Amino acid sequence: MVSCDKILEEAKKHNVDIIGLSGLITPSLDEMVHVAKEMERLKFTTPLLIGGATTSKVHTAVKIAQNYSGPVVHVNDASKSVPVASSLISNELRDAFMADVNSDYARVREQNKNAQSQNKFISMAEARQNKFPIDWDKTEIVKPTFIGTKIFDNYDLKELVEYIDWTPFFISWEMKGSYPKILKDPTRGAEATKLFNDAQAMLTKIISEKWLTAKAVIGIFPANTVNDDDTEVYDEKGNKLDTFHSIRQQSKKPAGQYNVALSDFIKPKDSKETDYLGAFALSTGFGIDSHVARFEADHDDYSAIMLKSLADRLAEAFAELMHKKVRKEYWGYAKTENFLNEDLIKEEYAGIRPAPGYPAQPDHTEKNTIWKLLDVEKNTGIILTESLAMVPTAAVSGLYFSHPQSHYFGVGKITKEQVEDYAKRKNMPFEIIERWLGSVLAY
Ligand code: B12
Repeated sequence: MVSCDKILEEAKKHNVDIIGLSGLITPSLDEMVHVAKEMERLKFTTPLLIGGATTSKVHTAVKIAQNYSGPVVHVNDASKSVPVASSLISNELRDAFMADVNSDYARVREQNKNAQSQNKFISMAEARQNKFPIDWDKTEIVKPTFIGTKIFDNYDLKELVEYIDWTPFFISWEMKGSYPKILKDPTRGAEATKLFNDAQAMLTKIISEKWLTAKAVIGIFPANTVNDDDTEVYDEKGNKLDTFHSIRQQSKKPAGQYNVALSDFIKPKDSKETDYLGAFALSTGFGIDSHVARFEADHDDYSAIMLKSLADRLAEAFAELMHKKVRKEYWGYAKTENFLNEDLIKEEYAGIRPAPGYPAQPDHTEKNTIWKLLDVEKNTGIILTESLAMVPTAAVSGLYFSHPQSHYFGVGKITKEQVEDYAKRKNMPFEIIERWLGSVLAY
């Protein structure tokens, strides 16, 4: 979320040895290409390190490295940045190290080209023919208990605690292994237990001293799918409020498998029966900044990171709890559902809550539609930055689908035909939507 100009200006001011870019969500990928191009234009020679959840060696080799003649290295684990940095700043080691990296990247580019030519895609017409089949005549549509939006202004943090999934908490501290097993791990158990105890102590303070405020808005609306891939949402009188657009799997499937899109899970308009679609946006990060600043001023990075990772866990827990309340109460399509927390974590309930940016809908611009429909900024204070990140960062937004056959999937790669079609349907310029979909393009 830091502008290219600012990064390069600071790099010059401090005469840095290395510039590192970190990317959490897709929009960062394109921004990194831009930074590389700017570094080339401004005749930088500083090594560029690339990392973060959404980056990859393939993206670095294919899209970033070719735009900058200085060293570019993808590092998928921060702990590996030490040997990489040592090689890059060493006059003796640098050339041999970069020769290895560059030949590896040339090989990755070649492999990527071959993989692309081997991928078999079908046309959009064929993919739509093979959409996920739901027997709508056998589906009972459950009318929600309310239509429109519901705002939660200061949700009780205490209620969220039992919905925390601790396994990703350990991952965010670079300790891979599932909770609670990790606490008894022969090598990392002691360290994991200390971390967990520190987390519990801070969580108690977060709650009792009200460090964080949780806010959410949810909405449920009448909805129908039109032209296979788009889902219209209406108000109670049937006036169209907005349209969600989905992306369809386009790779050739073996018999019995389908080319799925999220819109397949909502009843088509020509059935003349109204279905429903829900949406939500929530954050548990309100109030975090002053506490992080306080820890950082004390040079207490451990507590600052601990607080951020707990806020992230609470956001996910809030999303889980809100989804459960929607299923059982607000929409009420699964009133009798009675799962233990482990089943929630394994997602073994009816219905899904896919988020824009996740593999089933890689287009982050769909967040704009959620923001308009739920008036998210006014109702919660969560803002969308220009690159469609949510602030406060401990935030999740997405859609609710109730159909028991709705499920998570990845759209995989898509062809130019779909991008053109999608841009037209969304009424957005092709070049712009193509940039947002950078990570799923098959060409
Ligand atoms: C935790 C998490 C969250 C948390 C916290 C996010 C945050 N503020 O950090 C919450 C629940 C809030 C969240 C929300 C969202 N998330 Co999220 N999230 C994750 C998750 C599960 C782990 C990320 C993480 O923190 N990992 C732990 C850290 C330590 O690892 P890391 O970031 O990869 O960094 C390591 C290395 O990459 C490297 N590294 C990182 N940067 C750098 C830089 C340099 C220079 C170097 C050398 C190395 C390096 O070092 C680190 C340590 O090894 C990932 C999935 C995954 N498994 O990666 C999805 C993921 C990042 N999220 C994703 C998405 C889409 C979202 C949302 C947009 C969803 C939504 N619509 O609500 C929001 C966006 C939030 C926002 N503020 O805008 C997608 C991104 C996909 C994409 N291509 O865009 C992912 C990949 C999930 C997926 N498979 O689809 N998310």
